[in-house]
Amino acid sequence: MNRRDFVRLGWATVIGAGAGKLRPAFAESLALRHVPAPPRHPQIAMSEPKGTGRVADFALRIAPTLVELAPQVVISTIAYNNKVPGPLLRVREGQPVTVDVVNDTDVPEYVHWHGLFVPSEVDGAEEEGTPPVSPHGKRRYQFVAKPAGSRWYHSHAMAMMDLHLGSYTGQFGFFMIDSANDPGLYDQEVFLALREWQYFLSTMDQDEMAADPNDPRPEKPATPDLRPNGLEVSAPLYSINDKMLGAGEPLRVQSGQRILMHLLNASASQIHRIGLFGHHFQVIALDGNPVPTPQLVDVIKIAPGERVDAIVEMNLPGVWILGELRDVARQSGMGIVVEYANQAQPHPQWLPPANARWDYTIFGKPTPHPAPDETIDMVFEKVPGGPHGINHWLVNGKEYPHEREFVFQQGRRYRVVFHNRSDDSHPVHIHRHLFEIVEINGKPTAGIMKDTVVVPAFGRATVDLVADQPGLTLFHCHIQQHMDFGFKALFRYA
Ligand SMILES: [Cu+2]
Repeated sequence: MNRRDFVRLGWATVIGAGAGKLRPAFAESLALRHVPAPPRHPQIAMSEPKGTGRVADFALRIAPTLVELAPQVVISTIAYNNKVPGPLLRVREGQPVTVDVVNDTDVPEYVHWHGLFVPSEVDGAEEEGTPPVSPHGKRRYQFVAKPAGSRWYHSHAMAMMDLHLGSYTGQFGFFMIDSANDPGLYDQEVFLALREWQYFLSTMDQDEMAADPNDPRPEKPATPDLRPNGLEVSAPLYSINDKMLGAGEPLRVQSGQRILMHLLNASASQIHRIGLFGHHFQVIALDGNPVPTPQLVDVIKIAPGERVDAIVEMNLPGVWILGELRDVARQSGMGIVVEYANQAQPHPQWLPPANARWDYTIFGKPTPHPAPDETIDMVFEKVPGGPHGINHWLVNGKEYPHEREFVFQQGRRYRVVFHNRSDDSHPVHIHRHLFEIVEINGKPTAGIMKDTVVVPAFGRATVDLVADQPGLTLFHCHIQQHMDFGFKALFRYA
C-alpha cells in the first residue's frame, strides 16, 4: 500500500467509522504505552550501547503506524519503530554512535540530530548536503555524541502542502547525551513531548495566546500590513507523548519527591505553555544546556524545537493536571494527570498557575559579552496569503535559497541580530551550533546557550555564535510551514 493511501485509509477506517471497537489487527499494532517510572540512576540501568563495529548501536525503522491517543481516538501517522515518541536514544558524551535507519515509506527521509555537533553530511538536512534515506532504502548515520544534554531527533523532510510529511508526522524522539558529571539529584525522570495531531489548514490562528500589550515591539513597522492573512496550520487533537489527557497512565509521585522533567515541544506549529497548579518548575537547562541561574517559575513556555529540563518538588498532595494553559489545548488532550500516592480521586484538578510570565533572560548572568568580530543582521518579513493562499516568508528580502549572503570565517565570533517584522513569534534554529543569548527586545543576559530561540512578534533577539563547526549550516524557523515557504537560509564557511 502506498504511504499516503495508508494515511488516508487509516484515518477513514478508524476515525471515520466512528472509532468504535478496534479491529484486533489494528489493536495489536497500537503503541499502548506510557512513560514508565524510570530507575533512580537510569544511565546505569540502560544497557550499554555497543561500539561502532558492524552492528549498529540503534536501529530506527520509519513506517506507517497507528497511535491510540485515547480509547476512542486512533490516528495513523508515520513514526520510528511504531512508537510515538520514537525510542529513547541514550548515550554518554563523546561516545561514537551508529544508527541504522530503514525507510519503509515511499518518500525520501532525513533524520536530523537536533542540537548535536555533527558534520553536515550526517546532520540530516538536505540543504546541507546530507544524503536522504531513500524510499524503501536504508542509511547508516555515524557520529560522536556531543555536547551533553537533552537533544532530540526528528524528520527534516519538506512537507509544503502535504500535512502528512516531515514534522507533521510522529517522526520524533528524545536523544539524551549523559554527561559524566550528572549529580542525579532527583527521584524520577520523565520525558514529556508536546504534540498536536491531524493538522489541517485554516484561517484560524491557533498559535498562541494574545500578545501582552505591554511587550516592547521594537521591530513593528510604522505602517501596518493590511493584506489578508494566508492559511495557517491548525490541529484538533493534542497529546503529551502518545496520550491525550486522562487516557494514559498518570504520572505517579510521592510527597517530597523531586521529579526531573524533560520537556520537548515536538509540534510542527504551536508554542505551548505548561503549568501544574501549586508547584514550581526549577528550570535547570534550556535546549539541554545548563543555565547559569536556575530559577523557579510557575509556567514553562516552550516553542517548536525547544527543550526545557526542570525539577519539580512534589509538595502538594492531591491529583493534579499538568497541562497547557489554554483551555482548548488542554481539553483537546494536552495534559497528563499527576497523582500522589494514596490520593486517588476521580477528578484531577486544574487551576491556572499564579504567574504565567516566561522570560529567558532571568536564567542568565550579568557578565558582559566579548565584542563580536562581526555582526550579521537577519530581517524576517511575512508575505501574507501568497501562492496557494499560504503566507510566504522572507529573510533579508528574499525566500530561500540565498546565494552567499551569510558567510562564516572559521574561528570568528559573530553577533546575529534577528529582526522579526511580522506579527507571529518565530522559533528560529541554527543547525550544528550553539549560540548564546545576548538580548531579547533590549533586555540583556549572558551565559544562556541554546540552539533555538523565539523571536517575539515585532520583536528582536540577538545571539552570539562562534563559527567552529565547518560545513554548510542550515538556519530556519522551526514552524514547518514557515520553513517550507521561504523561512530558511544557509550559512557557509569561507
Ligand atoms: Cu516561523
